[in-house]
Amino acid sequence: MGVIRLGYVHVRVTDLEGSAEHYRNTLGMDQVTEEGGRLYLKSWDEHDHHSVVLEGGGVGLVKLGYKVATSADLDEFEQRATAFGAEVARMTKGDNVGVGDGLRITLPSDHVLELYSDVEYLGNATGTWNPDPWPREGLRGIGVPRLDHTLVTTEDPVLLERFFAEVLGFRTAERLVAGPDNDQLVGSWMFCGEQPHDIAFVKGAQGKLHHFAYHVDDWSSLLRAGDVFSMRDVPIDFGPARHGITRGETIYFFDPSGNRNEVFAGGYRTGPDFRTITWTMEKAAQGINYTHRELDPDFLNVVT
Ligand code: M3P
Ligand code: FE
Repeated sequence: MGVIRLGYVHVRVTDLEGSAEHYRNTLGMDQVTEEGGRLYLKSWDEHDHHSVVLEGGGVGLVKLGYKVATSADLDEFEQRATAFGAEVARMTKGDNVGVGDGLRITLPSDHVLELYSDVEYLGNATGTWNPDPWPREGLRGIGVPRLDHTLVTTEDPVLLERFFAEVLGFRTAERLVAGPDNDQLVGSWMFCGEQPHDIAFVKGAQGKLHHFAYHVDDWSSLLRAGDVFSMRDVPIDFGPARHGITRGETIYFFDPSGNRNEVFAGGYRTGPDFRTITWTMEKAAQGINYTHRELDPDFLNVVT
C-alpha cells in the first residue's frame, strides 16, 4: 500500500536534440522511444518503461509521476486528494506511453503529479537471472543507474507538506525553518520508502522545478561524474560536496536548456519510525553545502 517511488520526470527543453545528447551521452540514459515529439528515456538499472520524458518548447516541469503499489491505492488517493480540496482527474492508459490508468493531481504548489501502478515492464540492462553487477557491454558517460528524487518550489511549503503527509502518506525527514521562533517552514524533505527524500520542496515560485536527481553508487562514482562533466563541458552549479540535509553527496549541473540536474550518492536510511531533523536559517548554507558552508544566491534563485 502506498507510494513506492518517483517513477518519471517529464520536462520541457528548448533544445530537444542538444538535450537528448546530454541525457543519452553525459548521463548515459537509453532512449526507449520517440512519439509525438517526445523522447522517452530510461537508466540502465530501471525496470519500468521510462523515467525521463523530454518535450521541446520552453523549460521546466511538465509533470512528475510517482508509482503506487496497487490500483486500489489510486481509489484511496483519489478520495483523499479530493477531500483535501485538490483538483483530481483520472488519466487513462496511453496518456503516457507505456503507462496505464492513473490519477492526475494538481498539487497545492500547481505542479502536476501523476500516480499510476500499471506500467510496461522492460527490465533493467542486466536481467534477473545470474545478473552481472553492471552492463558488461559498458556504459556511456556517467551511466546513471536510476532516478532518485526531485526538488520543486512552492509559495506555501506548509500546505504542500500537509498534502504529501495526509493524502500520500509521506513522512518528513528534514525541515528547514526560519523566523525568531523557528516556526516558519522554508523547506521540507519527504520520503515514502527508506530514502532520505523522494520529494523535497523549498519556498519559492509556484510550479517551478529546482532540480531532479539521479542516484550514483558512491563518492568515487560522484567524482567520476565530475570528470565526465569536465570532459563534456557541462556547466556545474556546485559540488562535489556533502549535503548537511540528507547527508548525501552531490554535484549539481545543468542540462543544455538550463534545467538543473543533480547526481546524488549516500544519504542515511529512514523508515516509519524516523524522527524529523530540523535545520535553522543560520545553518542553512551548511545544511545545503556542508563542505563549503556557503551558497551562491543563484542556487536558490535559478529555477525552471
Ligand atoms: C538537495 C538534496 C535546496 C536544497 C537542496 C538539497 C534547494 O538537493 O538532495 O538534499 O535548498
Ligand atoms: Fe537534491
